[in-house]
Amino acid sequence: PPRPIARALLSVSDKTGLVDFARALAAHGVALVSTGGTRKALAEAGLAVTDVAELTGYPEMMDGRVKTLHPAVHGGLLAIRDNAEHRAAMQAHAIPAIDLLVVNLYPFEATLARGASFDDCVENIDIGGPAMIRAASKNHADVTVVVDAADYGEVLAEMAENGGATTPELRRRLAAKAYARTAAYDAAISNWLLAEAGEEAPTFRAVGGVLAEALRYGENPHQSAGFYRTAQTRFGVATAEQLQGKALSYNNLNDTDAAFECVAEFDPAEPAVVIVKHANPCGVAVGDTLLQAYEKALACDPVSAFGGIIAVNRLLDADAARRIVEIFTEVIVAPAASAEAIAILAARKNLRLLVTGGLPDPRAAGLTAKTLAGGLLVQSRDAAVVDDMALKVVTKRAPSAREMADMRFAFRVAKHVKSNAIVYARDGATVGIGAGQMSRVDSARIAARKAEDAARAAGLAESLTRGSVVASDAFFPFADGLDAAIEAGATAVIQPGGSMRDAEVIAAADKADLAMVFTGVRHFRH
Ligand code: 93A
Repeated sequence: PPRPIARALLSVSDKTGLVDFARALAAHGVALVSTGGTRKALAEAGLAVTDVAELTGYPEMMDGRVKTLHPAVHGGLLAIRDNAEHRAAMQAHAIPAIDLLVVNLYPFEATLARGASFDDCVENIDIGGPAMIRAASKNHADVTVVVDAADYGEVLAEMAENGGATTPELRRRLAAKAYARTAAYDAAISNWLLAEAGEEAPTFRAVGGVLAEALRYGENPHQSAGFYRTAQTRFGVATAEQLQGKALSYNNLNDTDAAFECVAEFDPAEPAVVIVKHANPCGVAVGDTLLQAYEKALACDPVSAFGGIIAVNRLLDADAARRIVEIFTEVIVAPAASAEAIAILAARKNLRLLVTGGLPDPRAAGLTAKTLAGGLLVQSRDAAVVDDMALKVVTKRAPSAREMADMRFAFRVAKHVKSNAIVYARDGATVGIGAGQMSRVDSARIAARKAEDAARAAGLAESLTRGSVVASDAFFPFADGLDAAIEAGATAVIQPGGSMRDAEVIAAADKADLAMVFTGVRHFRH
């Protein structure tokens, strides 16, 4: 029969929900044991609570550095209840069993985040808390461990249902969460010490990620997947609220993020829309209104946009929403949406709507990671933004103001297109995007051909690349990529520069009276 929880040790820095939880435990007849501050909070709420010092026979000492590090605590957490030898040891040394451990740690991360002194950060490294958490988790066959106030309710619900006991399934799940917490805690301390020591290489902070959701499957149905939250940016897909539609899949999340990070590159003062398919933009535009921006973005590649993901950089309004629901769209992500827009989208039951409350900062620090067999590659985000780059005109002809504006626009988009990336743009809209090819000239040709297709579909006499500008995410290694752009009718080029053959490429541009600027910054995205 399941053993009801008889004794709980509570030791928490964050006292949110503590009193209500402890009161409910007491109502189940659970004996409460606590450390100094926690004990005080419970006693003040009128609860009967034993000081952990009574268990250990030692007072808290050394400014609290030693309060629970004692066999009376760790024996009570680690003893296997069905093991006669363990039981005899408990008896011989008067060690009471602890069935429930409730701990949240000294706020190391928060202390660091508020810019506290080195010594203050050191003092906020919890030792006894993680030790207890790890002990209780190891012994989850007998002990329930709670490290997050969000789990108080579930523990109480199980206790109510099982005569004061929890199920082995819950105990195992909580133990897994507990080890994730101590791992993240130590990773944060290690990252901080490395940074203090001037070490550059980032450790994989995402280890500190918290499982937000187990996904039904991964990129393909035979792959399992999970979605973790890492608190790297304030506003993003990971912190979004889903207002409607069925659960997001792995690919939905990946594509939605690609769209939202791209649209966040645009100043919200100017309405911008990004449409993504398979993690690449297939239409990006700015306009006087979101509706206009959407129509311009859609015109770039209406075939690919079907079943796409749409991101907007400001409040989604009714006009845009009405137009968007005319074709099948998987996901819309926006910082916010008007009540009227929400009502319009509600008619499309399968459409998922995410609101984030804001835009991620494209310049924000953070890490990206990918795996390789037996390892991880971790790097800082590509936080480079074209507005911060010193653009250098390298051709005889300088770009016009209109060309310059479109070049900045195209390079902003190219950052979010898989390499090799070629982006044609005109009047604040992409008109042809070439993504992910192994050769740059192929990307340039594909982008031009897509623009021709779009022009034909729209019944236009000439390709939309005529009179456009073109952006390349990395330098042209040869003049051939540029030649393809000239052939397509581009009049200006933005690219990082830095090729051994820059002189050849510049000469080809001059010959065709193109204007070209170098950014000095590359936007590879593989
Ligand atoms: O300084 S410690 O590492 N030494 C300990 O023995 C110890 N035991 C619990 N910190 C320790 N704790 C932590 O104290 C808990 O993890 C919790 O965050 C905090 C609760 O202290 P109080 O009940 O006095 O507010």
